[in-house]
Amino acid sequence: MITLLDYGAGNVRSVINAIERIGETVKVAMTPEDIMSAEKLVFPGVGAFGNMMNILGAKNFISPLKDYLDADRPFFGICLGMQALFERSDEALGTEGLGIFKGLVQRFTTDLAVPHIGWNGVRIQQASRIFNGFKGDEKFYFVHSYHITPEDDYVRLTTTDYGYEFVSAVQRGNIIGTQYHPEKSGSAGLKLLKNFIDSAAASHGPITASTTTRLAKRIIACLDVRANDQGDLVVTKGDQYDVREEGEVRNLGKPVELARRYYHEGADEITFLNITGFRDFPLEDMPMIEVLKKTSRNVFVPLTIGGGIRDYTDKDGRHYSALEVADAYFRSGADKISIGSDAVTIAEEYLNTGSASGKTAIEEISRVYGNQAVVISIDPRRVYVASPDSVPHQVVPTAIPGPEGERFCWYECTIKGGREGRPVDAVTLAQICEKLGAGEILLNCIDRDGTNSGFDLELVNAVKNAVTIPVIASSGAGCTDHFYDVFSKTNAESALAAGIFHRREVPIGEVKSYLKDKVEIRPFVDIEDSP
Ligand code: 1PR
Repeated sequence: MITLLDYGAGNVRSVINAIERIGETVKVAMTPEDIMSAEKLVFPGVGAFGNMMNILGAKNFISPLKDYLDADRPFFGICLGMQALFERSDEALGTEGLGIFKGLVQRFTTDLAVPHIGWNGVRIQQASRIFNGFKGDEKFYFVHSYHITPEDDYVRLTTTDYGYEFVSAVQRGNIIGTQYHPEKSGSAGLKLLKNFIDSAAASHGPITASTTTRLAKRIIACLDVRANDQGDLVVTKGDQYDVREEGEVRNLGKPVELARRYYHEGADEITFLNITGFRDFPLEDMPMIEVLKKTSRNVFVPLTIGGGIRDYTDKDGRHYSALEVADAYFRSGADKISIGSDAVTIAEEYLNTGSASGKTAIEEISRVYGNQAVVISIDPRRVYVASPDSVPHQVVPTAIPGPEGERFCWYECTIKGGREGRPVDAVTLAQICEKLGAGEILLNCIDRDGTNSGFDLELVNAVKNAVTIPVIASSGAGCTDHFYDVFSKTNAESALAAGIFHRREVPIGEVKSYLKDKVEIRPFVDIEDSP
């Protein structure tokens, strides 16, 4: 029996699913006594340090937790659950940590994109049972902007490189903590958890102090989801956002099944976009909540969900905040949420007022769940112009001339699934959303969507060069070369595709085999269900 400490973190459901997947039962600690009576304690955390410590305090969990840890009883802290073991964090100055380990939690000081999101390796510093059966070249999933700096070297379990070497896991006796998320690191992650639970095992894991670790480029499978005319929830796919063929909504399969197929095919992340979310309300009949719950039971890579995340008042006058919608998605197994139309509205308000209200969906959700959990989905289309100063927008020179031979264009943002253009350009939108707390940009392109003609590299470069957060290139993938192009001609951290995967034209495994030895990729491993 595993006792799980739930302070309201976003990833609790994923951790429960992972522990149940390896055959263990989970009990959620509801009282201080539950902590003291735990056989093994798992503490998943994601979000913001200050918020976490305040909730632990409010639940009177701090002193039983300290007693439990001082007694060196089996403990596994994940991400913030590990950071809590330290004394203080830059993320919440003035808030005390548990102080079980000496040292601080600091924000990355690298020129690379922060947050550090994706699959990176580990350098194993001490023999530990949690690495029994590992080769040492496995990658694990990271999603964080802060990392620990332990004072004592002997507690270092693994280190990882991201601009510089940082400590990515600690162990002292029975107390273990990882910055990376075993519940979202595929079969390698499930094996790590299984090894923790198998506490009788001797420690004979490898020590790999010399290897260099690299963050992999991510291959993301995207499922555009909506109800078809018969009311069934289907995965559909637009051609430049038009999802109808002979009047019918294209039906490319069932969301839960397709997501599972992409997990087994080696997708690094899976994204669900509820493409009619702008008109129907996610918490009304909750179709996507069910999709998430079912998917997260069998898929152990990060799940992003988007569509309809905004403040909303239903027909009975009941008001819902965007944060409430995000809560429901996180508690159902999502790791990140994606905001589309509402981000454009927020940016327009920001441009009109010149200041942040502090109450926008981006600010509220990133405050509680951390900026790494907030993705902005941008739906732009090219507008050609004769000269850079002919419009009040950020204009990009282009090698692809316009209808009149124009050599410049700007990228007009749209809302409501490309149905309505707004006077904001994609570069400006990305910059404003980063300022308001977004952690990643999902950069679609209506012109390229479903065309198999390749990613719009000029758009990707324009946005990537304007922000410091990771960018996902999306729309237009038609062959393996298009992925090599976007990773060799831009600094995008990820590339997303839909149509070619749904239609089995280019399987994810083929993309990965083609990119292997060309760019850093998480190797495609044909994973069985059990670790
Ligand atoms: O505006 O917050 O409710 O969110 C709605 C979400 O749904 C947004 O993220 C928006 O991008 C998405 N969306 C809305 N309408 C459509 C549509 O297709 N009619 N799909 C749509 C967006 C774009 C990509 C697609 C890539 C790759 N789809 O996600 O998967 O273009 O496709 P490809 O590889 O086949 O070229 P809100």
